[in-house]
This record gives sequence, C-alpha cells and structure tokens, in this order.
Amino acid sequence: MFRAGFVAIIGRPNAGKSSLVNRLVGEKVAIISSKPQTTRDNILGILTTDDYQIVFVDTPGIHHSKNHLDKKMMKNVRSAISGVDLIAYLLDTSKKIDDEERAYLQHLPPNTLVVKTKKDLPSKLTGEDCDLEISAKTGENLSTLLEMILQRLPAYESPQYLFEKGYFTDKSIKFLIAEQIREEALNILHEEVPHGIAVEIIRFYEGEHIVEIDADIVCENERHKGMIIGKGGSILKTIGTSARKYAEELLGKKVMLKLFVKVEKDWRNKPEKLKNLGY
Ligand SMILES: Nc1nc2c(ncn2[C@@H]2O[C@H](COP(=O)(O)OP(=O)(O)OP(=O)(O)O)[C@@H](O)[C@H]2O)c(=O)[nH]1
Ligand SMILES: [Mg+2]
Repeated sequence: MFRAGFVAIIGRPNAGKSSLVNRLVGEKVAIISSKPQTTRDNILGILTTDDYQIVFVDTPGIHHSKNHLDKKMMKNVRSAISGVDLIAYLLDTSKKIDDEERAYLQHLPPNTLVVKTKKDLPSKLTGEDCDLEISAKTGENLSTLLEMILQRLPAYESPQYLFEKGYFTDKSIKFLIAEQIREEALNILHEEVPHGIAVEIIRFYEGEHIVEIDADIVCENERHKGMIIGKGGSILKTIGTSARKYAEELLGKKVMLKLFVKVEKDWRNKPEKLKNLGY
C-alpha cells in the first residue's frame, strides 16, 4: 500500500513546529529561531519515499492578532487546518500551559494527534494527555511519529504522488534566501526589532558562475534601521555573510549578496505593502 497526504503542523509560537518539519523532511524548509512568531507563511515540507509521500504544512504559531500581518498569519493557520488529512498539534513541554491553550486542546478536530515537543528538556506540563512525546533536537520518537502519521493517511494500491519526486518544498529559491536573511536577523537582533522585519529580494540575476542578489531588509523606524546596520555596518555585514554562505550552498554557485535597510513605517498594518512582501 502507498500512503500519501497532507499533515498540518500547528501549535503556539515557539512550540517547535518548524524544527520538526525540517528534521522530518531532512532539509531546511523553514527558518527557526528562539523568538516566537518566526514562521509567517504556510510552508510545505515534502517527504517522499517509494512507499509514501507526506506533505507537512508548517504554520505560524497561534497567537492574538495585533496587526494586519498577525491576522494574515492566523488566516494561514485556519486555511492549513481545513482540507488536510491529519493535524498534529504540538504542545511545548518546556513551558507551562495556560487556560487558553487548554481550551484549544478541548476543541481540536478528531483527526488530530497531540504531540508534546522538546522531550529532551525538563517537562513543565502535568496531566495533559498526548499521543506521543518527541524531541526534534535528539530525534527521539520521530520514527514512531512517522508511523503514527502514515497509519492515518489515505492508502492507495499504487503510488500517488501529490508532488513530483525531488521537491522538498513548494517555496522558491528566492523565498528560501529571503527567509534565511530574516533568520540571521532574528538571531542577532533583540526585543521588538525582529518582529518588525521583513525581507524582500529586489534583484536576482543568475549568471553561469555567479548569482547576484539584492535584498531589502524592511523595518519600522530609523532606530531599528540603525540597530540592523550596527556600528560601522557590523551587524548588517554579519547577516550578509551568513546568508551569502547559505545561498552559495543552495545554488551551488558563487553569490554576490547586497543588503539594503529600508524604513517603512507601520508596514505590518499596510495591506498593499504586505502583499508586495508576499504576505
Ligand atoms: N531543546 C529543544 N529545543 C527545541 C526542540 N525543537 C525546537 N526547539 C527550539 O525551540 C525554539 C523554537 O523552534 P521553532 O521550530 O522555530 O518553533 P516554531 O513552533 O516553528 O515557532 P514559530 O514559527 O514562531 O511559531 C528554537 O530555539 C528551537 O531550537 C527540541 O526538540 N528540543
Ligand atoms: Mg516556525
């Protein structure tokens, strides 16, 4: 029997959704950071073998919307849940659960697996039921999770691929590079700055031996701009160097990456700007 289907990975910000999808797919599909609300789009991570194809849908963490971007993120979660074969709700074992999350757990659709994450850390949860406990960091119980997922996906007599073999995501190279730049920025910046950042690739020229990429890092005010650039351009340089290395590996070519920092006041509340940025 061949198994194939879509599995939405949902949960609170920082629960470990993107880490799990990357680990299961074996490729870096989604960026990861210790800051909540890292993922903004629904990102497909596709795992294909001769016996099955699982399409994971990584989603933004469920949180209260404070601006248009947040609202779009929550819309993404709702659309991910509808129409999938299975949902995995990830519950962060390293954090105390609040009443709101307890309520979510009561109202999950029947085709949901509740999975506790970060099993390698001391648990702060007591009493909450789950189907499995895993660690994306150590890999513990991930093969069991895969088996549990496969059992619950549609079965076919012959292979039914939803996506061509060889694809591990639905996202473009440009998207992956823009996200990598954002990840570098998230990791190096603090407080409110990371949430107010977006990255837009404004030029992408692929030559025979070299790829030239220009990208804007969009932020919300002049103070943030200064923090992103850093003293003598040091922060921007660190972001650029790491992102360039990633792009070179992804493309298998030399990359020339130019980063520009642009201020766009309150862009997270501007539907037109959000659209331009791909949200
Ligand atoms: N110790 C430990 N840390 C983990 C594990 N899985 C994820 N993390 C860490 O948890 C943090 C959040 O991980 P992400 O994968 O970005 O979480 P997410 O649920 O995708 O977060 P959002 O995109 O913001 O909703 C990162 O610092 C990860 O390194 C795990 O199994 N063990
Ligand atoms: Mg994520």
